Amino acid sequence: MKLARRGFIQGMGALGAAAGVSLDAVAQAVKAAKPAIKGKVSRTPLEVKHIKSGCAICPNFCGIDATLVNGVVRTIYPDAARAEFYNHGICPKGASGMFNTYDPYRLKKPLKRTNPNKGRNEDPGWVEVSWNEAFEMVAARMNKIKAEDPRKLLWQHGQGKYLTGENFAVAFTKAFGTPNMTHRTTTCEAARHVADELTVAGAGILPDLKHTKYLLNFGSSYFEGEQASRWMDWEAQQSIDKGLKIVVIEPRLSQNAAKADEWVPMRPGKDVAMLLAMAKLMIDAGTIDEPFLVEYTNSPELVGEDGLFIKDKDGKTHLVWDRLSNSAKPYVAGVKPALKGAYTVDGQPVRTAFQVFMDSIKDMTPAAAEEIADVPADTITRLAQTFAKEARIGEFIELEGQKLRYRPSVLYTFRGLSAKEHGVQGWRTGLILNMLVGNIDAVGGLRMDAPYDKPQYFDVSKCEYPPSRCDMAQSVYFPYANHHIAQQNLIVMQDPQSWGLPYVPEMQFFYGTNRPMSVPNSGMQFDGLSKTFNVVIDINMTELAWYADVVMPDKTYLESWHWASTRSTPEASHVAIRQAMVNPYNLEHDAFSIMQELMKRVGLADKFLDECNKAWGLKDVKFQPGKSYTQRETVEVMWADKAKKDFSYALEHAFIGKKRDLKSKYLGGVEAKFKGPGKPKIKLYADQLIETYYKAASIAQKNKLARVDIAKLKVAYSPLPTRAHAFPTPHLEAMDYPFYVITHKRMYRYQTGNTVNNVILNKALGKDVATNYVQINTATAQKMGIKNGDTVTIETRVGKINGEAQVVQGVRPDTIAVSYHYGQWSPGYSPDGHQGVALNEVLEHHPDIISGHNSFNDTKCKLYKA
Ligand SMILES: Nc1nc2c(c(=O)[nH]1)N[C@H]1C(S)=C(S)[C@@H](COP(=O)(O)OP(=O)(O)OC[C@H]3O[C@@H](n4cnc5c(=O)[nH]c(N)nc54)[C@H](O)[C@@H]3O)O[C@H]1N2
Ligand SMILES: Nc1nc2c(c(=O)[nH]1)N[C@H]1C(S)=C(S)[C@@H](COP(=O)(O)OP(=O)(O)OC[C@H]3O[C@@H](n4cnc5c(=O)[nH]c(N)nc54)[C@H](O)[C@@H]3O)O[C@H]1N2
Ligand code: SF4
Ligand SMILES: [Mo]
Repeated sequence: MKLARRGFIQGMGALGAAAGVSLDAVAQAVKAAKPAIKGKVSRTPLEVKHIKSGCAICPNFCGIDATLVNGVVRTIYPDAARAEFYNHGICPKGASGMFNTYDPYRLKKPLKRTNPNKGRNEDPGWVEVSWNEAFEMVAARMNKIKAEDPRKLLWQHGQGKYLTGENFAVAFTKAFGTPNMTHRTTTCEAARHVADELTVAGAGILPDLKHTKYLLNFGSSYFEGEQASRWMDWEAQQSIDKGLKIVVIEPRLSQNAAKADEWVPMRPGKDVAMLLAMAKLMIDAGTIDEPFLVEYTNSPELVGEDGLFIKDKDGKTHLVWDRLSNSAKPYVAGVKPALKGAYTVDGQPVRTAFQVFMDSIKDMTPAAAEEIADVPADTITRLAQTFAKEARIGEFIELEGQKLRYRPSVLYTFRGLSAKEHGVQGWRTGLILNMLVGNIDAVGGLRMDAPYDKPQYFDVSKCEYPPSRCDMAQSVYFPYANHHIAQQNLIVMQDPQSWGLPYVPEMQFFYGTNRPMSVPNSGMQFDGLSKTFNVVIDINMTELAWYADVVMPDKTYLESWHWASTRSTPEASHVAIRQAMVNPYNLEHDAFSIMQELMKRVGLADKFLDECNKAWGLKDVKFQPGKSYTQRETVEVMWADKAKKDFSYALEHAFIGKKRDLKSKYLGGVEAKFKGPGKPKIKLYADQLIETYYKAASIAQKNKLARVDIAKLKVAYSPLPTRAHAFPTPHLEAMDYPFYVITHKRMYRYQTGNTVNNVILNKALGKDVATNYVQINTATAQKMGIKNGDTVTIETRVGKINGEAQVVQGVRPDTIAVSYHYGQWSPGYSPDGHQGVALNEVLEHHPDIISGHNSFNDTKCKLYKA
């Protein structure tokens, strides 16, 4: 690779240039950050300060307690006061988080590109510019677009959502008049959210771990990854001490699997087959919670032969089969719905939704599932039996004098079931298993955060065409992409007309994301970046920034003020702030001040503040027109409105926790929203999917949309999960590629380049942390003559990459596991960042056409010695 190192280094600031070895570089950075101590060492007492704040390196959002000595952050410990509400500890990334701030490789000055050609091997010809010049360049583009068509401007973010608070980005794009604001969720866990939304019209799940006795964990990696891990790891341990048994079902011996009672190494992507077999076993054995299915779910509703629910005379109300009158009736008081059965209504054959489900899985025996998922039929049977037995179907428990449903058995996942081409159907299958034992919002079961919060998710999708958004969210192409589609913008960008987009995007903002590197088939993403004027706001010279026209350095979470995200749990909810404690490089701006400044320069300052009020839902204390806000002042406004406590409390504690009472924990959710006659129902049968299939197919046919594959649409939009959902595209097509390849998080790294410059993580902890490996099963390696340390090639239908072999027992013989977080190529990272391999360069891209979610664990590959 040809790189004009010198010119580039100038743009990075002097410290980067001097940095041969990162440890030296950090020492220099710290020195530069402190006034030099001249002459004799002074004996004046050290100034020690403790500041409470929130970690924002990952979306666990732990409470932290930092110690500053003479203005330098020396230690970061967990905030002990938060243990009661959320995190008992913090992780190595958080404890060494100051090294992300004192990182000498950071961006320190705005940069502009002087070479118009964009590419991995193109030298951007960076030139440092003043903030004023950077703002002028960017505002000039924005003013042009504003006059022509504001939709041509796109804003995209990743972790940035949590760094500044997404609502500021919502306000920025709303005020400007563009629909194009895109978060990263479809590279993350969107499929899981959409599955929740289709099922309970609200998203957010956690196991009620305090009371759970049996946990089937399908790929929630809460010792290494997860988003509620600093609560889950502690809470699970407490429950293990009280008898909780954990079974981890995933292809790799994750740290969770290593600590579990049992590891079931299932073949990648085949979860649905195993889960459907378990469902069949439980139904056949009668170990299901029939009253729950009848009273809370749409299982008894009657389905016609077209797969749609039959309706009452009003054309809306669904019907059930009333066992008392032996006739089809709406489920109102006095009606006793049949759960199963086939009936005739107005001469038409109908079945209950539950009967349709039973019929659809009649061939999914444990033996059939064994063949697909490679889990012994006996194991599948035993897990189904234990899951049902431990659920104590029919039992109640008395807590604080309240009699509550008790189902201490739960099936949970994070990306294990969702980071797939059929991710929505994957987690829908998990939800159905939980419904079968009736554990939803029961003590020890699966807690829903806000069921029926957004009833619109029960509706048929609008299937928009022509699309209004460049990412195609909620369009005919991805009807239920309710969370934007992160990877799609850069694909559409390459040929917008072919998608029917009525405008051509011209400018993109990227904030706190390294989008192309975090998405499968990275190369395809980079191609989209050459078409637009790109502004990147980051703390590092990422690969994405390498394709920018203007780069703006941001402040880190230790340098800026924010109203902070938190992770609520089944036990508690919270509000929190983050506070600036240092500014070693004297940076001027952060995301909010950049947005505010740009809005001023395009004449939208007041509109922006007005949209901020709306986006944040401010009621009593609001942003005032005509005023300019510092970051700290924005936090003061929000604190005053939302926390209703003096700001001195925020400065001292940074946090207010609120424990949930029993009623809000168990009785405010599905119990209040769905139970009994006349209420909406949890959708075991997602009828809105099949209605959407008919609608999308007809729009596609009418408009001759070559990009809609109607046969695939039909498979994806099934109202019930089926065997087909265990066969993502590469499993059907890449027949000559014998291995499955999967990816996962590691404790010591965060996402792509975020932590690769942190010397503690990369130098102090040794080689195992400093790089990643191509993990191969011992038996496979032996057969192929591969030894530890050999360079091996992974070849997929996308391309080839080389990595270092690590021969292990903790992965299936037919599966190759490669972690995320390594193999950065941007010259802007420290040499440490370039170690290891970036799997996304060769993963196939097959988004879930329900949610837009990316497939990360579906690719097949060849493997050989390089
Ligand atoms: N192979 C594989 N790919 C994956 C995954 C996987 O497990 N395996 N995981 C997926 C998941 S779950 C997700 S969420 C996505 C993540 O995808 P992204 O959100 O794109 O994650 P990053 O690439 O780390 O981008 C975050 C960026 O924020 C920058 N940053 C950090 N702090 C600050 C700050 O204070 N201000 C600003 N402006 N920038 C900051 C970092 O330097 C980094 O460039 O990746 C997905 N991709
Ligand atoms: N240390 C660290 N922590 C993080 C992050 C990070 O980058 N680093 N990122 C944060 C973010 S944004 C997210 S979204 C979460 C993600 O948190 P998790 O979803 O908990 O973590 P992942 O490692 O992405 O995937 C979970 C597990 O799925 C398994 N898996 C792969 N294929 C299959 C399969 O076919 N079936 C099953 N059942 N399992 C499979 C993998 O082996 C992995 O252990 O982590 C968060 N926490
Ligand atoms: S788990 Fe995430 S939020 Fe918590 S300390 Fe670690 S990096 Fe920070
Ligand atoms: Mo994520």
